[in-house]
Amino acid sequence: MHNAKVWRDGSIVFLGISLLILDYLHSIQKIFQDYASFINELEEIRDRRTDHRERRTMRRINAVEDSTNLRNLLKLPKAKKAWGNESIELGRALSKINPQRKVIVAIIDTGMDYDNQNLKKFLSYNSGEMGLDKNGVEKSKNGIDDDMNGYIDDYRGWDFADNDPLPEDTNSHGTHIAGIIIDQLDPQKHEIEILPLKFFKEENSTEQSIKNTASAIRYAVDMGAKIINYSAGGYAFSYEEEEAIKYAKNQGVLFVAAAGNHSSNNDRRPYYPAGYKQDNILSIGSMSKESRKIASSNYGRSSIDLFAPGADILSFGLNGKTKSLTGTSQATAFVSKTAALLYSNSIVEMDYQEIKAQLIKSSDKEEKLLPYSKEGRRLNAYHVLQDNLESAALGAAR
Ligand SMILES: [Ca+2]
Ligand SMILES: [Ca+2]
Ligand SMILES: [Ca+2]
Repeated sequence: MHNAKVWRDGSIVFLGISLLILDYLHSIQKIFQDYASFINELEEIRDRRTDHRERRTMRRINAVEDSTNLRNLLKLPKAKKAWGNESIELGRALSKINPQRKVIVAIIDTGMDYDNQNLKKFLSYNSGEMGLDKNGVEKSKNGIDDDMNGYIDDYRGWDFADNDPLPEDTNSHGTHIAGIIIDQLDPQKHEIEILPLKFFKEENSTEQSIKNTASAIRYAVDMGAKIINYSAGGYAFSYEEEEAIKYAKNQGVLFVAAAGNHSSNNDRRPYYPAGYKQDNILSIGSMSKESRKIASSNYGRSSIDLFAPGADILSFGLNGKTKSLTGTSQATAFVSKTAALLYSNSIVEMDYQEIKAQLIKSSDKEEKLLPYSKEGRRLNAYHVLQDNLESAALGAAR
């Protein structure tokens, strides 16, 4: 009896202390959240007051390298390295699908490493510049615009930064993005092709990079791409760029764009091209393994559509090496990949509106992301594909 009372009283005291500790932890969490939003406010005030025109308008690619993280990753077991794929349940998604049609994903970036054997297998070739011309010369090398699309010998992408037929990558950013998009896919089984279009090189002006972007978007649409991945951006508005995205919209093409890595609120200060008011744009923020917005990711209650994995993402660097990159660039690639799988596997062919709606509504609700995006959703490829297949089955049963 006596013992039971001691135990009971002990439990009550323990429960009381636990609740106090929990309360205390909640207040600490609140202080940190307030502090984070306070810092954001300060940064915005600073940006408004100081002359940051250069920083605001520069067109940048959206990833940073972290060599210490790469060292840490090498020590981790293999399962931990692929946390992005796990987070979106890619394996489960791939086990369910049965491709119905081919899909071309245009990657408008720094180019691509053409010597990478894995990436090569997924390249999208232009049949209009392949085979022999009437003189028996290979169309891909004859110096003639055989398909009369305005580009000479463009048989596997185009380099808008140098205006030549080979979008080689000397930066590694575009190669990293391409690697995320094809990771775990089988070129025989999955009907996904990638079209590398180079818009960026360090030496070009921002104005030139934006012009190249607009040309690359139009090119991607004309070559039949259904999804465009754009892991870059800046604060300069361009009418020409927006018109190109509108052109894509009118052809039913989805434009997946990075929200930017300035820890900034895109509702207050729009970031382009993610921020143009065209409804074929999906604006992507980046999250950590714990489904938290990573510090550098831009955010916005009315400007971010989805969050996806974007911290310490391992993919290809140059010369077949792997490297870890962090940013909204990487998150964008996961969304483009899922959009492509959805389009290619849907029983009924989908337009950009349907793809976008399905990506958002079938992704997971995540309370931690609610303050930073429209609905607080984080990408889940399995749920996106599964919901689509189920609704097709329901449709067939009716
Ligand atoms: Ca051509
Ligand atoms: Ca040719
Ligand atoms: Ca080139």
